[in-house]
Amino acid sequence: MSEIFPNIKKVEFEGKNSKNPLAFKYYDADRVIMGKPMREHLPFAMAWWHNLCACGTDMFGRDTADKSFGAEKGTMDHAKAKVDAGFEFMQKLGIEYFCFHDVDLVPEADDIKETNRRLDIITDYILEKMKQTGIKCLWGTANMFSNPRFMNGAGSTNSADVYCFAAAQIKKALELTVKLGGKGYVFWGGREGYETLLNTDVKFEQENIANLMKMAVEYGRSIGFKGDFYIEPKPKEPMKHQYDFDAATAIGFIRQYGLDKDFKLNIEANHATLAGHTFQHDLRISAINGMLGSIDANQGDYLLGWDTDEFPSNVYEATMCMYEVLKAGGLTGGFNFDSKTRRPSYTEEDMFEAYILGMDTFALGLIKAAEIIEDGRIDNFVKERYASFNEGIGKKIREGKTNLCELAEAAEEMGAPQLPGSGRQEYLNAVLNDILFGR
Ligand code: XLS
Ligand code: CA
Ligand code: CA
Repeated sequence: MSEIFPNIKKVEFEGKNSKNPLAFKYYDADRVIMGKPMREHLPFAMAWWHNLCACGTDMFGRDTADKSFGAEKGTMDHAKAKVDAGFEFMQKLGIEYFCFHDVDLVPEADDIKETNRRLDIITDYILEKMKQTGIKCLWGTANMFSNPRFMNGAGSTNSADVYCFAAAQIKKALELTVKLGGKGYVFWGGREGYETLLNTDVKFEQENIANLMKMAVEYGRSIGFKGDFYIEPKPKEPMKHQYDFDAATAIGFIRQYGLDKDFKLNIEANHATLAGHTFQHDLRISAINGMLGSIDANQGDYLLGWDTDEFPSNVYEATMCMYEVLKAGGLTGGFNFDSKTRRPSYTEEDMFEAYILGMDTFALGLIKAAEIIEDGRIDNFVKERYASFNEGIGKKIREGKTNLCELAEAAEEMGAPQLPGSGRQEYLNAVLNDILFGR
């Protein structure tokens, strides 16, 4: 079979002095960091939708990139061409996983039975490619937000018919995820939210979403899905109020409806920042609740208030992300590049350079995060900061062996307490700068 990207050779690691735009400068798959090769720390995944389907369209203009890959768009030939392009792309970059929505794979028909038939054909073809290349599926999902029927959400819709349709898509997407051996299944609540309370019963909608998720778990387990279900929090866009606002909100929902044995979170950098948090914050909240599952690695733009899905280039944020991931002992999922090239970056080279940038950014983040941990100054500072809880009354507080009366007596005895030690944020930022840029 002829190549779809004949001008691009296999992308190799050339080291930080390389000026070759089509080479890795930091991502060296076999380099061992803290006892594990980079490829194991960073199970990268290609997003079918943005990489193979998104052509640079925005609200003001049509496609700039040609992703027909030599076939007529909207046909099954095009669906196959996307598989060929995707696998060649992943092989050339050494990416070991992919993620997909159902309708990324085939053109959606009016009749769901026909769509499902197309999905069966294309996933047979994908499976063949997976066997030939060793590439695996990180996660699958159903797109329950693009079709006009989902204008009021899927699980949160006001229409029982649309709810059935959502259930049918989830059922099929789960079957495909199992067929392709996916490690996870994602619920991004595309339009699970609302625009105005004047027409919305929030409790009713949230209960319906939870029931849909319960049915998904029941069915998934019955057909042999052993992986994690994920919720991907997002605070807004497309709906004004999205129910899975951030990690803390999604965790509350998961626990409230007893879904915690089956669900973890898929944290996306740009969604965390839209929620007014840092990426690191949502990762920490997930990790301390045992729910850090997978990561959608992209970045937003601090000057824009929407989901720009840019390829990550911010080494500082990638470092703080990898610091959380290392401390949490790794991910059960992986790092999906839910990113797209900018509208004026429309060539094949741009597609490759975008992934090289993202993979190098995370590789550099991993290297630097390991240096922070090995350096120890930050961790030691945090430990020391809470030292007053290691003995005496502090120890009793931590062990739950005291009460308000005893604490009040202790306060009276001491008169006025000392000020807590300085937070030394400026010193800690300087340590970070030293590790990031001083070596
Ligand atoms: C959109 C989401 C979407 C999910 C999968 O903002 O990030 O791409 O990852 O439905
Ligand atoms: Ca996104
Ligand atoms: Ca995402």
